[in-house]
Amino acid sequence: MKIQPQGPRIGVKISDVDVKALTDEQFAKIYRAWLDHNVLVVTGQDLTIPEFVKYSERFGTIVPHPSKSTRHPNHPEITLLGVNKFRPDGSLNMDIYGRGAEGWHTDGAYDAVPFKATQLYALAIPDQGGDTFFANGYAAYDAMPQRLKQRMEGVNGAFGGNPALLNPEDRGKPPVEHPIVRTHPETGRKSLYFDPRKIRFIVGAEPQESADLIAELETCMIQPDAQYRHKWNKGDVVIWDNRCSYHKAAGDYPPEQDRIHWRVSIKGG
Ligand SMILES: O=C(O)CCC(=O)C(=O)O
Ligand SMILES: [Fe+2]
Repeated sequence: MKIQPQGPRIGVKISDVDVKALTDEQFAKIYRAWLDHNVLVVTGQDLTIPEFVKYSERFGTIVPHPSKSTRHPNHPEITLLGVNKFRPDGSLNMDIYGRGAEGWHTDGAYDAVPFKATQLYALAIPDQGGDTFFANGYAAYDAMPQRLKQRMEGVNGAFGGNPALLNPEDRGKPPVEHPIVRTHPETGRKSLYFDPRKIRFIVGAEPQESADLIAELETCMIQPDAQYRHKWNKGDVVIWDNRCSYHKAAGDYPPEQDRIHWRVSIKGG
């Protein structure tokens, strides 16, 4: 098993291993590398859905994604990315083609218990474009001016959902609160927990101050020296830690080509 850090502050790649046949000791190394680098890539895998689910469950509990229309018909715990992107009339469904490409985000901030992790397995990759970008939330916290760190300590943000892919009956949930300065339960490090499209307001701040704080936090979010860009190959398994990282899809590949992933949302555990 080879472990190669990808950037100075985010991303690690594991190769020469089969995730179907990991010893506890090997998995402990993989899990540690993931905690240390926020985003972990395992290359060259050949998995069935049950095998992908079994490996994913070593990281925590898999929960079905609230977007029911993009669940795998026989495996609700699997979300399909890039499937059914053309409507019956031949037009491109941007909610599917551009999923995750709206901007930097963290998955599940609209939930009272956000997803700990998200994991993707690449089944089909276009011959150009379609990368995924990642950025480090610890670096974002480090980059906050001292005054802002002090202002946000112990303060919650209110977060809501983006209903594009939800069924009508699942829309309109009230916002939930999360600490903006988040101490990671496993590493003990502080990160900036933030999502510019899901944050509604800063709890306890007047509307103008809330808007100003949100704008300032957004400027801290992405640090150029703490990013990783993943160029996909078929068979890659990539997991990111939603507690201390942000990501976005490039969303720039030729729509007539396939870009298909199985995706699981992981909580607790
Ligand atoms: O397709 C991608 O590159 C990432 C999409 C995304 O944001 C997600 O699956 O949460
Ligand atoms: Fe996402």
